[in-house]
Amino acid sequence: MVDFILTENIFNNENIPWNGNRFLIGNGYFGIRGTLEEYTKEQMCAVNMAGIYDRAGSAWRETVNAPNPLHTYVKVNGKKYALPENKPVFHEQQLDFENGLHSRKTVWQTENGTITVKCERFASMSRRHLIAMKYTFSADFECDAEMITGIDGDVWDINGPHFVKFNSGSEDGVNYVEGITGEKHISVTARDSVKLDFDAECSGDVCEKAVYRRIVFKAEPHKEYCIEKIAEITTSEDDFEPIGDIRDITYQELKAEHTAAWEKIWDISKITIDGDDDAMYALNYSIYHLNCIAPREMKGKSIAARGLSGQVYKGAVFWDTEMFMIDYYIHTEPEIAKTLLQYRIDTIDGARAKAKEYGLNGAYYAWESQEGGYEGCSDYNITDVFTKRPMRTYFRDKQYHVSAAIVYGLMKYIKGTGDYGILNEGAMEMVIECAEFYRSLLVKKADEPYYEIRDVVGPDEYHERVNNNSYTNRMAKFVFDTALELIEKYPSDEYDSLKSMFKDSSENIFIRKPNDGGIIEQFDGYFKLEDASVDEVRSRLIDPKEYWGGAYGVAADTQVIKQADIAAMLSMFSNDYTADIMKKNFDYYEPRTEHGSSLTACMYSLLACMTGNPDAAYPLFMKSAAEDLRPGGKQWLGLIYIGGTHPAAAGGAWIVAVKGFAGISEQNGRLVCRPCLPKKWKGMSFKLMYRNKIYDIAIQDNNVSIT
Ligand code: IFM
Repeated sequence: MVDFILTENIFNNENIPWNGNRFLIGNGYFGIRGTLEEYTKEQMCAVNMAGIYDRAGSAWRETVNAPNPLHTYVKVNGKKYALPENKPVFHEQQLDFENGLHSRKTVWQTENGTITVKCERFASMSRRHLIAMKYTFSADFECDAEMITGIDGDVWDINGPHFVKFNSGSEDGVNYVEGITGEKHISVTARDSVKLDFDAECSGDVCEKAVYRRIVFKAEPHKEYCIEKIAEITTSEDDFEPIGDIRDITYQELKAEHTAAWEKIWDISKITIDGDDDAMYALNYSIYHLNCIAPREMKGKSIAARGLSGQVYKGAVFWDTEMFMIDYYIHTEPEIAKTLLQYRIDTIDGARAKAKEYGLNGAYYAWESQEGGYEGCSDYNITDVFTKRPMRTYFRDKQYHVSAAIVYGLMKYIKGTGDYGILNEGAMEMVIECAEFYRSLLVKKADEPYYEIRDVVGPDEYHERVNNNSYTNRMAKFVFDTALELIEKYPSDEYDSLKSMFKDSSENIFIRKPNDGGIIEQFDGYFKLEDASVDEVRSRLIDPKEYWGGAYGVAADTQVIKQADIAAMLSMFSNDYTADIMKKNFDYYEPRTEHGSSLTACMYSLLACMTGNPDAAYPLFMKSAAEDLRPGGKQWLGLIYIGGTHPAAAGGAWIVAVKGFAGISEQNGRLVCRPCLPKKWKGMSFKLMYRNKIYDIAIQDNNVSIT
């Protein structure tokens, strides 16, 4: 029996940012960082809103954090007790990720005895606008106690402040703080309603950016005093209404609905591993996070690279979604996968505009996509640690592979669900225009027979502006082939004339073969670069936060790469290569990889499974599954903060477990299971949705049952 509970039972100031990520709760509409109730923007408190963006001045656009309706603290005999200022004698923070419940218990020693604060809260999975909190105070001596609870509009921002105007007040027992953003005048409002189970004197304070309730009472020894708060967040961008009036709902009712919703999620999502509790815990923790950020029943939204853990990476949607996260949703709740793809279909105008901007055709999707497909990535995306000046990077201009990732995600969806109908809802156009985009990238030297793609940044961002990145070329070919396959399946006058062009592109694009040693060169000239080890390259850093890539980065002239590149290609197109080639490339590239991206371990792990080596895959799988459970991880890119949760690693862990270790694939419209479990694992079982049917898969000692 593995308990899905995450516990920290010491208080450590330094863990505040990390705890904000790993204790996160969310419901797809917002994410609430795992900070404590008394915290403010100094401790990176955030109720991060999905898909609501704003620009403050000339800073980067990013998602908006709502006014925080959880802000609460206590005073005893006139003195405030709060973390991190007052050292506790006992402290425990917990996340029950089976039920989506965050809780804490803190005990302080006062001059007269001890006081205890307990709090449980959740982001409602059944009514997406709501947050519920139950806050309890007790003391072991008689005292004059005060609970101060309110809505704090002075929120944490990376590139803010985003609210330029506030309306705060109180009406019929409901307090509110509305913030209005500067760029598009979007209104984000938090309201709260509070119930007490004891007699107290209640008063209120309305300030410009905050509203507070002051609950004053005489506390008897050893008696618990409890307040229940139901809060609601709404925005002027919502396309669905809150359900119910917050004054009429009780904490218990909402909690019952919420835990029932989680039970339903786990019914299809839970993965049981026999023989390895740590792996089962980490994998299901990853699945928990994928559910906290899923835009369930929300139109026009996708998932940001750091989920709903804050404004890191501008709250933007990257290729991470279609490459690493979508598989989980396709096989558990395909409607969510469809919503993610719908976001790309709906934002094709942004992709068209971007292609045009670079003199290209078709649809070139944003590297960091915000609402409407707006490109959030700037030309200067990193700050140099030495000069403090912005550095020119080419992520925005040259990561051509993003459009192909979207087509790849779409085809995984179509194959996994059988929903070809999506092609009539804009997806066909999207595929064709992505193919037109890649066609417009092709160049041919006078005396060479093949097409090249030059001046590229592949997945390995440390080597910029290279020619014929093997991954990008192979992905472009995949897009041409997909466009051809679909035009042939659904002939139309509109697209018929494009067939010969896509056929020519697919047949003649340069696809690099393995060299005599079986290794596929990552890009033209890669083998000529210095073959230094990762440790050697690391030792050349002058500052630990220094950027490794770009023109002058320590890795740029070496074979050290940031993340899986050839490995990604091999695991995606495994039918094109023998197990021997895959193994040789794993052995070559993995030690040369800095693992500077959380997207990497899962790709290598999957590749190792494909070469029949689950024990080499296992530590990489654990790295991916436990990405948000482990302290550390890369927090800085140059001087830019990149901490937060890592949903791509979470999705990647799911892919490795299901497609790697359980060996699930689809062949000719049927599910096939060829397990390759790590030594420790005696078995695993899980459910999987495939083409509208739910399958129960059980593997025990390599015997498989699918029902
Ligand atoms: O999409 C990734 C990219 O591949 C590496 N840097 C971080 C991005 C967001 O996760």
